[in-house]
Amino acid sequence: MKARLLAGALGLGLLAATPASAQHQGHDMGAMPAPAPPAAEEHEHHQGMAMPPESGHSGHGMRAALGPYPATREASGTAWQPDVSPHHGVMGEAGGWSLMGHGVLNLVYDTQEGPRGDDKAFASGMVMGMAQRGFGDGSVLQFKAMVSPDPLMGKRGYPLLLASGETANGADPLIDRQHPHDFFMELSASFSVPVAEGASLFVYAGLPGEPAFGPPAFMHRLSILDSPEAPITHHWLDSTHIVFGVATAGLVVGRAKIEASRFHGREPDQHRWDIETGPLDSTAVRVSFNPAPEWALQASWARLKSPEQLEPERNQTRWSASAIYTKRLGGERWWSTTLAWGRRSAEHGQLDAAALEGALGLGAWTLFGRAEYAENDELVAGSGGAGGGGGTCEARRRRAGLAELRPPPARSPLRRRPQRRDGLRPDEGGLAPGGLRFQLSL
Ligand SMILES: [Cu+2]
Repeated sequence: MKARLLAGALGLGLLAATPASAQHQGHDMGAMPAPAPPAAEEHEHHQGMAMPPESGHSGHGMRAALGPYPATREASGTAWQPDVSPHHGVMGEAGGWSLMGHGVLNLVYDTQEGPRGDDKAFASGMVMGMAQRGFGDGSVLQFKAMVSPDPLMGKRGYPLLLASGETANGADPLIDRQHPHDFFMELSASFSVPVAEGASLFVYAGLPGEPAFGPPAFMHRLSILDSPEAPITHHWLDSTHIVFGVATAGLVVGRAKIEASRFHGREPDQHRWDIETGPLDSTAVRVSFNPAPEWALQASWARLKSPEQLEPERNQTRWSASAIYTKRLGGERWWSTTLAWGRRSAEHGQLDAAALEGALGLGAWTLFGRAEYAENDELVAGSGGAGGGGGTCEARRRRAGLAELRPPPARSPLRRRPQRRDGLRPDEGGLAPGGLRFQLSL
């Protein structure tokens, strides 16, 4: 059985940034021209990890942790994004270590229509710290820690129609909801050693951490990170960004990277404040290629042992492929698009999902939209498969003032073509979920 359901979502948000961080972001995001290899390394570091203007620039920027390329290429875990991606954060130096801190706090009001929908106000975001030390031979040691306020929202997470995955109580699956992330999202270490001109070997380990699978996690993906909600395709593409135990080894040669991970395949359980442990029983392999500063491509495969707590007898194979294109448009403006495909297959069949995300950064505003398709057998109890698609559009004011949004036109295809072939009625899908977001960012 398959059902198809379209949901449009819209939200608006308002960012109240401090003058310093606003200034910093302006500097960070637009002041420097895009790096074009073979640009000087120092220049690229400067762009990627710009310092607040008032603090002066010491010339000791963060380096890339995994190899000899611009630090801006590094996204979540060991994943790559386009070299021209803007990075945020504040930098410092202490005792030979380069330090970076970054925090985002979102206060979100989320409403999703229909009998399957719900309302909720919650906080999400992250606080991240990085400490890095470079050695004379070019090797780099890096520690990274990331925590999330998500557990404060409660075990049932927030309403997100057509989403599913993980559990709130250890007995029932979360359906039409997005689970909260664990408090510890990443505690990791990496070490890279140059092995030839433009080439390096690296190891990465995390408890928790992110194995070599999928595109960068959505909260680090420029094309969607301004969204107040997780993508519906999260459990196809990037939900492995938090696994409790991962070890990765990889080789970087110029613009290409190949890496393999062993990790604990079980998804985090409903206890969101703790650190879980278990055997490294699952495997992931990823090939990444950044053919130009604007592009990041990856293809990956993973075999997960017993990922789901509620169906421990089921193993899963996942595939993903994605392309990210980011373009600096001058000033503080940028454009970023991600096209991603993911497949989950288990003993009884396979489920495909795809996502297309686009965001336009306009300095004070970000406009974004996304369209997703996911075949999901968890939405209707007892069904063999259901498909869902979603779309959002949003205008977000990043500094201050009133936010404004425009819902999808009443006659747009998103709102006019709800369909179903089983279980889900169109009115159950909620055709106009909405959200309101306030963000603080450093
Ligand atoms: Cu997640």
